[in-house]
Amino acid sequence: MALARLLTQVENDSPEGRAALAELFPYTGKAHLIGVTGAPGTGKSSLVNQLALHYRKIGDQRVAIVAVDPSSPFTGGAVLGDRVRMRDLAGDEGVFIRSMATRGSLGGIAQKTASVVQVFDAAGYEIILIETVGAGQSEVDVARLAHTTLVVEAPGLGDEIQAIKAGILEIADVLVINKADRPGVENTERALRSTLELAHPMKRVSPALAGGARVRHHGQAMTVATPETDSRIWIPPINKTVATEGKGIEEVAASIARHAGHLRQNGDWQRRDRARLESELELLLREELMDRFLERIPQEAYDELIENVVNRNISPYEAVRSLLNSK
Ligand SMILES: Nc1nc2c(ncn2[C@@H]2O[C@H](COP(=O)(O)OP(=O)(O)O)[C@@H](O)[C@H]2O)c(=O)[nH]1
Ligand SMILES: [Mg+2]
Repeated sequence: MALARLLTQVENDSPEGRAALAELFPYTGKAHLIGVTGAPGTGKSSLVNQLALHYRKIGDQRVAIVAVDPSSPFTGGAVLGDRVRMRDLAGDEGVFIRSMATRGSLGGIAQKTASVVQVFDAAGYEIILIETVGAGQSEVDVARLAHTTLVVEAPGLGDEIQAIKAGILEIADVLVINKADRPGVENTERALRSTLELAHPMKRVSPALAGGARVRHHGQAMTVATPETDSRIWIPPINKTVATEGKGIEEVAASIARHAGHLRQNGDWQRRDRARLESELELLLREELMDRFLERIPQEAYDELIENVVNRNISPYEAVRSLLNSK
């Protein structure tokens, strides 16, 4: 089956799509899944575009781009970033771009994205870039899906507060300050660094580490965990880019490669893989059980029950009990 058609089948969750997924699943697990998230307009699409070009240039790796943007008003077409992307990457058979149809629940989108990613993985795309707009839960879902999560910030978005409030730093493996050609970069960087230092116990040992720099300990006894004493610790590096001009892209790619190495070295690669598949399984099971259960309940009975809850005759808890007991 042609890749585009297969992707559509999988996205639509058709019987053919499901059958295909089952067949190709054994061939998954090889790709490096890279999530790219951040507020709208920070330059995620531009960055993803540049990263794809970079990977094509350096190692002739096949690259898939999966764009998930539920906030985007367009349907089927492409926003500016995507159009630029199409132009730059058009005609390159080593790059496949897929914009996800984002109607439906967030959970549904996460599930579909996971399936689409599996198709690309099995098809031999070594690098899979997944772009999502920073909208809370979706970021977390991408982080769960990806091996490496890039969080993109840009100066002048009130990001000092945003970053902390959204708790977005918790899911970041690599921080990118894009639009480094704009004023306010230093403020953004300072805010990110201080937030990072708060999040890590080794803050006073080396603020420089927050930037991914090396540090020497002069042989003194360490009382706090650092990346040197505990190889499990990863401090997200901060990279600055001008995506529209392709500046700083190599550094970001280097950070991504370093993070992959880190994950593989300490076993986190497998751990993340396992956690991801576990939550996928759980999600599917939940959906399937729910579907099967509701199939056996007449719609009118269900509607009546909801009515009863709305009218405060019974609590949601009691409603569930009565549903389960009526079987
Ligand atoms: N000045 C400047 N503009 C940029 C940069 N990167 C992206 N842009 C512009 O910012 C706008 C949003 O970019 P886009 O990649 O679509 O952002 P997304 O919504 O995060 O995917 C576009 O007009 C880009 O041309 C940059 O590094 N510097
Ligand atoms: Mg975009």
